[in-house]
Amino acid sequence: MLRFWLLPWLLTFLLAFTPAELALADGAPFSLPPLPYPSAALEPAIDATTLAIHHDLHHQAYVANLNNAVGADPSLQGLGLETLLKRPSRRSAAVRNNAGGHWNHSFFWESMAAPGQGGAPSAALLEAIDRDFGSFAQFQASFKAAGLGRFGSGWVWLIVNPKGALEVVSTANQDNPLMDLAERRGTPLLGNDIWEHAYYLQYQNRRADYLDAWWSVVNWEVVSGRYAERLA
Ligand code: MN3
Repeated sequence: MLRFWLLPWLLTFLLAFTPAELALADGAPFSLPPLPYPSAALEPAIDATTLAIHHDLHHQAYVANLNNAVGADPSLQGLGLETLLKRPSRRSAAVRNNAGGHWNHSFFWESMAAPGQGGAPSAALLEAIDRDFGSFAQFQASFKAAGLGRFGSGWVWLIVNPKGALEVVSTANQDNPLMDLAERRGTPLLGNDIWEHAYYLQYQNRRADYLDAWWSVVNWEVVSGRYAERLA
């Protein structure tokens, strides 16, 4: 006969052997991560109102819609965010768009810092940029061109491709280079949101000015850390 005092032991035992992907803490409900700085911190490149609306309303909506989509499909319960977004070819549009939206924005906030607070690219990253783009200026020009070339809404990324080389790529909507459907796949080091909601209040149709100003708030310490992690 099973004694009640055995139950906590049994539960502990079962939880210890639950695969990480199924652990509840990793899956829904997902929550909005707080901005890592006050909403005025990125001025003048990004104004406080735009940043607050972008984070508190747009990102929050992706989180809420992702939780709804996962809640409506028992086969998705407990799956982590990266698992949900990696194979949009096997998921609904709601999961693709909102898992992508949640991941991309979480990554975006972490990729920025107040002007003067983002440090500089590491020697290893600078060397790879010179190797694969010719110079830092050419990398920036290529990133800007990809941002301007994206028709409609999307993102521009610096990635490490499967061969270990750096590449600038752009994705539509809330897709990203981790997804199986991405034209160019790889590990994102840096991403910029080029949806109009990211810049329209301040820049209106001047996406080029937004792309130029944005360099002043890139957190190169974080970007360099991601590159080091990718090489490790
Ligand atoms: Mn956005």
